[in-house]
Amino acid sequence: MLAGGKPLFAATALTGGDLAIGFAVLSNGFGDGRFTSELTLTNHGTMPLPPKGWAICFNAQVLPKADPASGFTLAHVNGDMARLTPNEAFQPLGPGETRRLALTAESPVIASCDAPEGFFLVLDPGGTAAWAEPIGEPAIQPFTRPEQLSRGPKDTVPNQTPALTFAQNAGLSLLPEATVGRITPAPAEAVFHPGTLQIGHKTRLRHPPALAGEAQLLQAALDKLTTGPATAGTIELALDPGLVLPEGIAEQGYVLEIAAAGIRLTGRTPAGVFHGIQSLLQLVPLAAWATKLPSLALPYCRIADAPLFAWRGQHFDIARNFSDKRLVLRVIDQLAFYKMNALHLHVTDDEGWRLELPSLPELTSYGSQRGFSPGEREALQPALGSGPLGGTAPGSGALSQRDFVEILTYAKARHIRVIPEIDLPGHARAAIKAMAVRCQRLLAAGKPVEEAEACLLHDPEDQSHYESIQGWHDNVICIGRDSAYRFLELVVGDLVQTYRQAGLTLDMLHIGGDEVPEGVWENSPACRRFMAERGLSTIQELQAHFFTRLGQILAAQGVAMAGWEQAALVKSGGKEHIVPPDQRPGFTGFVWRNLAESEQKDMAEQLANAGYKTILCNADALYLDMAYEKAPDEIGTYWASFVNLRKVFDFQPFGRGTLTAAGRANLLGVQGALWGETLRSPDRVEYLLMPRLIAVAERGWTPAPSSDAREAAWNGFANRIGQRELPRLDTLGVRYRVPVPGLALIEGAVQASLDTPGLVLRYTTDGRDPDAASSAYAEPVALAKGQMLKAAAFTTTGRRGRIAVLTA
Ligand code: TNX
Repeated sequence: MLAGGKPLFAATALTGGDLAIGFAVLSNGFGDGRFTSELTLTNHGTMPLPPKGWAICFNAQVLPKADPASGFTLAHVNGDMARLTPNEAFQPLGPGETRRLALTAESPVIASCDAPEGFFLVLDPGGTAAWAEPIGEPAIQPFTRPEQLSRGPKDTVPNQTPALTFAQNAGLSLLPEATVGRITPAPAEAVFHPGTLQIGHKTRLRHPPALAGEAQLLQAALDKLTTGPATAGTIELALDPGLVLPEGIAEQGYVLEIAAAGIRLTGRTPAGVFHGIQSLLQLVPLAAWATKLPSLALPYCRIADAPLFAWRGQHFDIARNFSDKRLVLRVIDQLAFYKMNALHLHVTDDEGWRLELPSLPELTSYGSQRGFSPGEREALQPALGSGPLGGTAPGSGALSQRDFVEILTYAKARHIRVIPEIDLPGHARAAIKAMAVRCQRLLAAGKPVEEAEACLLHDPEDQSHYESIQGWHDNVICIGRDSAYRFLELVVGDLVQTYRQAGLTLDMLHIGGDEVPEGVWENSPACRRFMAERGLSTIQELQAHFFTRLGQILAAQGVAMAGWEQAALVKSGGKEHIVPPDQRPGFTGFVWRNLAESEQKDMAEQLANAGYKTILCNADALYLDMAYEKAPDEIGTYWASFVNLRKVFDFQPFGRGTLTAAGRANLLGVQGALWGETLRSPDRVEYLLMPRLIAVAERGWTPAPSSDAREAAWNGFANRIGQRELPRLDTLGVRYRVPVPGLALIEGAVQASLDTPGLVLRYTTDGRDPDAASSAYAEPVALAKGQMLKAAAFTTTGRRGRIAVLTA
């Protein structure tokens, strides 16, 4: 039974609601060098917590340990799940009592986002009638002391303080509105002339048949921005294969001319025209986005523009936590508006399979569901704080085939290609479990074993021991079974069909290939037999066989293989080596590991120089699941870096100078990545994406400024974001991250700043939190010794960002 449905007889009157959990970090490696924290368990019920018959489960990115002498046994279940059970030393916990439990861990916790989450009570845990009830989220003690806020004595990254933010913003100033760039990403050439052209939504729009789709989208946009009548001039969309454009990817460029006679927008291709339409819409007065205007005054201008890179992508993990169709379409809108053209949808992982495929219904009927169910009979175990209850997002959910076709069609109209990622052979637990359920169903229906096991993804006799980075010990497909390849054929076949339904061709599949743990396959009889039959002598050869065969399955359907860089690497002698590109024909590498001081610090350059088509997904600059700042209230992770807006803006696509000319030609482009571990709500998705996504778009379209022009370029970009893009996003209800003010006390007066000048900053000096009625900051505020100033940024819709505090 899936959690929630209580059995008729209750083993005890204890309920999840009777319990409350608290969590506090004590020290991250200071003093004795240990990482220590504390859980508190409070019994708010009317009866004592008994010495046995229950357990408490939760998820944690940093898995803790407890001393059994504490009265609790704390065990790692699998993945990010831990289970706390009372042991012989447990003393019953009476009503109203609180018990403290000391924890240790192997790594630090410096933000609320890392705290254990998704607590639930399991009653009769070993029994067949086990059931679970949510307890909920812990009350997290604030992180205030240095040993809570830092990752240890060697952590050199300063904590974000108002003073640090102020220093970081030193080069920024509010630019006069007229000098703020109107088009983002910044165009190659833009010349404005005095005067404006008035257009309305009935202004005549002319276009050749090949641009019907683009014209329709432009018309729909104009309908939303103006009520106005037809005007004298016309808007003309045109194709011209010989169009002369500035340096860049000409096939995606455009020329937009606005003059008294009307608008002429020309591209070499429909994609180019579509990009020009986005520029045109950005020239519409900002006020029209909030309320329709009678007519739109567009500045006379000539914009000639082409992107730096052909590929400007965004990866979106909807597997760890499920994001639904509505949200995916919203993200596509943003990609389109900033002229990005690839959406890499990560639809499968250990914690869920999120895309319905007709040939293998269990992938979603089972594999998209998380919840408490003894033996995981009916759902995958709770993960990432999803709790025991099944059936609801973000733990459970999937895109139906229809949803996916709608996404593909919507993206196609906006010149965005969707690259699905089926993560293989690691990160595949949801598929493995789902295929085991399928096998059971077929056996129960009386099918012969061979048929039932036709798509089985694990070796039931496997004795190998491994643990993935995310703590799973059963998340890698057994690639020594023919059934694994049968499974892949069905998946690829279904994907090909789905794309066809959308009038598209699946031309690239991202097969993951990342993070296959050491030790896998080593003690699998199936792998041993499979290797002997094929003369494969090492695990590396087995893995190479897998990628080659997968490549063949894809090639047979006309699909090119793409993957994380690990799929183009082979380990030998404890090192990774690049597989010669002729062994991975047509492979495109998505490179994420670029961490300084590691052997992979220039992996993208190495791969591109070796002859692979390469897409830059640098973890320390383009991973948008990283927290913006080192601050305990920021959501997101930080294993690669903290990534603020400037960090993305400053990204240097051409690396540290090791690219050869051929390597440079192999760099297809840049891509942001949004991994899903912390995406527990649509708000979080938009918070992490926006506004950093716009900086990814800028780096993909506009050549990075030279070092002497960088400060001015950053100020220009920051003003475009603060004065134009964020107010526009407000009109669309996009819940972007509102910046936190920088504050500094200079000669007795407080100065305040934002990383995106233009938003309203309000403050108080009476200790109250700033609100819409608080004074707007315009000039330094004198502060007496001991007096406190609180400041926060407000969006145009009155949404408040985090509060910064300074005491004189
Ligand atoms: C690494 S980058 C992963 C993902 C995680 C991500 C979190 C890569 C190919 N694998 O599985 O979600 O880090 O930032």
